[in-house]
Amino acid sequence: MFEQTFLMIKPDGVKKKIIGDILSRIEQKELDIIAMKMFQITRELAEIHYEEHRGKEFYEDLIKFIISGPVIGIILEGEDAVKIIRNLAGKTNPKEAEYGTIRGDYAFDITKNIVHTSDSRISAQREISNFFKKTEILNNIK
Ligand SMILES: Nc1nc2c(ncn2[C@@H]2O[C@H](COP(=O)(O)OP(=O)(O)OP(=O)(O)O)[C@@H](O)[C@H]2O)c(=O)[nH]1
Ligand SMILES: [Mg+2]
Repeated sequence: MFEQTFLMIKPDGVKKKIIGDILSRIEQKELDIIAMKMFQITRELAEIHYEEHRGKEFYEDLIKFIISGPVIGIILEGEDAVKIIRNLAGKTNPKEAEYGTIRGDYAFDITKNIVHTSDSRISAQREISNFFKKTEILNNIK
């Protein structure tokens, strides 16, 4: 299905200087980048983004980490974009993530796991509207 998804390079990915490698992995797939920006997430936005995890024991660490430095937000579009990008990221826990995935290759810690990726089309639309204004997203790029 033709759809959009949201990928965010978390503060550890930016600090490790692997933005270029992550972008090149994305570009190897038949997906289009229709928006991309670097920004610092506020605590308020972090709480909106991680609403589903509020109250869990790892919640506070998750929020503190995501606001600890700049991130890169990227909107991708194409056939089965959500699944393709989830597979590119690898399993949530880097110890279980396979080599060849972003987390499998670069992450060691479940909090510092390099990227966020939307888990469904619905989450993608919610996350995109949390992080981007409509005017920041390209239309009809084909
Ligand atoms: N310490 C800890 N952190 C967790 C745990 N489960 C999830 N997290 C963190 O919370 C983030 C969001 O969790 P999920 O949405 O369930 O996982 P995910 O969809 O693979 O990861 P994201 O793409 O970052 O949303 C993860 O990326 C982890 O950093 C856990 O059991 N322990
Ligand atoms: Mg998630």
